Amino acid sequence: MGGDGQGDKPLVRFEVDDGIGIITIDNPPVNALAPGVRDGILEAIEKGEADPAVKGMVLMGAGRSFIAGADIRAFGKPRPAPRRLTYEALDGANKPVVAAIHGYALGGGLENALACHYRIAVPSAKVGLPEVLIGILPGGGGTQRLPRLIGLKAAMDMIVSGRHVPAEEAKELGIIDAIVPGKDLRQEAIAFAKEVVGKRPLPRVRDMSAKLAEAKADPGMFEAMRKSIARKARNQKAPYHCIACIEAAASKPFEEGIAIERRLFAELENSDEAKALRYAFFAEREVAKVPWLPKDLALPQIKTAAVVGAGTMGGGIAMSFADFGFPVKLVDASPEVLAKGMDRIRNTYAMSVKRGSLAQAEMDKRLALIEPVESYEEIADCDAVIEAVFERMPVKKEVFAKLDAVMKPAALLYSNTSALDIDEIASATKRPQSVAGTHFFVPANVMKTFEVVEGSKTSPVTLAAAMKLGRDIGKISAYAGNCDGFVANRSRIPFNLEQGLMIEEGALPEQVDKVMVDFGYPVGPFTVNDMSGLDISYDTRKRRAAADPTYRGLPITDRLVELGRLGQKTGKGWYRYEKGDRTPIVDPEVHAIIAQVADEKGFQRRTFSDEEVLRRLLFSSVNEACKILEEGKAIRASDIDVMWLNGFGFPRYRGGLMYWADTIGAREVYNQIASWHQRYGARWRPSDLLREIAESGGLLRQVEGRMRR
Ligand code: 3H9
Repeated sequence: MGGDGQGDKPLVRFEVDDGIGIITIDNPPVNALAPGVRDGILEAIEKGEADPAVKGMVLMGAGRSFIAGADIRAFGKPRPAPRRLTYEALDGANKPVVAAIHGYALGGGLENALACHYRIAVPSAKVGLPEVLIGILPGGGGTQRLPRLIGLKAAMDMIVSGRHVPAEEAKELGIIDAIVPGKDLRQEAIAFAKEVVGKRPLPRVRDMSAKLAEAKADPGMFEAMRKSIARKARNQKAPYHCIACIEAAASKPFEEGIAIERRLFAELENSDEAKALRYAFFAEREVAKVPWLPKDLALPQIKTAAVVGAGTMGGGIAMSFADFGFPVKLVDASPEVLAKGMDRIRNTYAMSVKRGSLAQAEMDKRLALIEPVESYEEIADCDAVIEAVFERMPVKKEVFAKLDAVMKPAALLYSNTSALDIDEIASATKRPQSVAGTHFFVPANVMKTFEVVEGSKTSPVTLAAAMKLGRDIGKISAYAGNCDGFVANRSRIPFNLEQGLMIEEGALPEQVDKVMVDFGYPVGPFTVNDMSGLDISYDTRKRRAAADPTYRGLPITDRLVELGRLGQKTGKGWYRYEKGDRTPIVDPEVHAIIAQVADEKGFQRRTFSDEEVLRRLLFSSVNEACKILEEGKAIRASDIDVMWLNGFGFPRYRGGLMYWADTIGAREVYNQIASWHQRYGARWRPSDLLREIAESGGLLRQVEGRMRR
């Protein structure tokens, strides 16, 4: 039914069981609503309606989910118009239809469930309307049915955030009528359907109106919502269109609301933001794939992990494990550091409890999973260990030599380094095949990007296990080849350098920050520097300068550090801060310091246009990203985009660094870089690969790394 799935397998099956028609969608992996699926559902409903032996129907999904929504790959392309909408057929049916949900009911999946007369779910199910996250809005009646079912405010929260709602909460909200054990969902759904077959009138969400009265009691709710999202949703249309649809649900008849929803959906489908967000969605799935790793590689199970070093980084990594239910040992030779580390972890969890984002019981459970230990012998049996000590080669090598001596032979040895040579670290062991880099971003328990660095001797199992480990602790694993800074930081370093140099040449921190915030970053780069502390990069610069006589330092930044302006922690950095307040205040003292250093060094100062600021920062990184791909250190340009979206706050609705560069065009990017090469010298040498793409008229985001294997 409904065209062919794989081979002869139908996408939708219809069977009658005990007087109940069972409609099963079977379109792996997630039962997306491809046209054949929609046709199959329609045919099945019509069959069930016509068969007098059928008293009621159940809509369910085969495999791991109910329905994850419309087929996102089909957006932006012409689609055949359905002869009839499934939503209309479902809620127009004269026999009760029960949606039986397991796994995910998302987007069009939940919308079909809302068009059913009843909804039941297993405890682990999740429901949601996440369309806004791909730049569109629920276009299958979701903006009109959900508010009628659960109220305007609750619907607005779900639709504008796009969040996944667990079954228990969905039941409380009124989305789900009953939670069933899920031991045999089909039989449980049949039992439920048999209980309701005689009930009339059939409950149709479209006809409900009681909850819409909320708008009379609080007519300002829509404006308040617009205000509350203004910062996060700037430059985007979809969240506002979602609100407009719900506002229409409050004041217009159902059909009129549906027409508005359809019109606003059509406006969004091909918008720049929707295209960029769709790209980001698929890029985040593609990044998991390392093409040369065999698919059937047997991976060791990581049941216990250890983290070496109880500093901020080590503590954050230990929390990342505990947050996903892994027992983890935190080892540090110093009892004081260990105690301080555990205090920091406890305080971080306690803060989440105070904010209401974590239950006390959950905090206790997570804390109990983290075991502080003082000797390496106590971690010897762990399946994987992540070293997170000071970022200095001799220190790292000492730790790896110790790990080599104590860890069981099958243990995986990972180093959380952001720049150091994995091969040199591995050389401290007699098992370099078991060593790889796992680069967490700061704060490790929050940030999603997880770079997995392959050394020249890293075995496929060690690499694949690290990629999987990242996913198991909720991260987005991304492959990186071994080079200074790996992929993420290496592609970001030129941005940081240009940021510092433009200040020497005449731009001001507040101008640069404003340009980047207007572009879509949550905060500007100078504010970020103040948050993380200017002394961190000061140390790195000193180290690099000592190693390389041609290294271009940043005298203005250095001067701020030398004057004790370390950022928020000292109340002064690139900005000034009032006590207890993190709002950056423009500081004339900083202007004076900039002018003084510029004078001393003989820098010529001029004004910058906002566009020049943006391009100087981002083009420098695009050029470096191309060099990374050229050297085969990243698998795909889109992997770099994923790292920028999840590691550096790049605005998601702009797709990522390389996707954004394509919106300007490789040729223009290349020409600009070539002219800056003439003007500023070697650091702007254009990448050969960038030149090739510019000349061929290709897209940067489609570039594949030139892997040397
Ligand atoms: C919508 O419904 C519009 C409607 O309002 C009305 C329209 C008129 N389409 O993420 P995973 C693929 S908009 C196509 O790794 P997980 C995915 O690319 C839609 N493909 O699994 C991957 O492919 P591959 C609203 C999809 O278990 C594979 O499935 N719905 C879709 O970590 C496995 O995915 C959404 O936005 C799709 N809809 O997470 C939900 N979904 O193996 C989008 C997945 O080739 N989906 N694929 O790389 C998700 O959020 C997650 O996939 C989900 C599972 C949570 C379901």
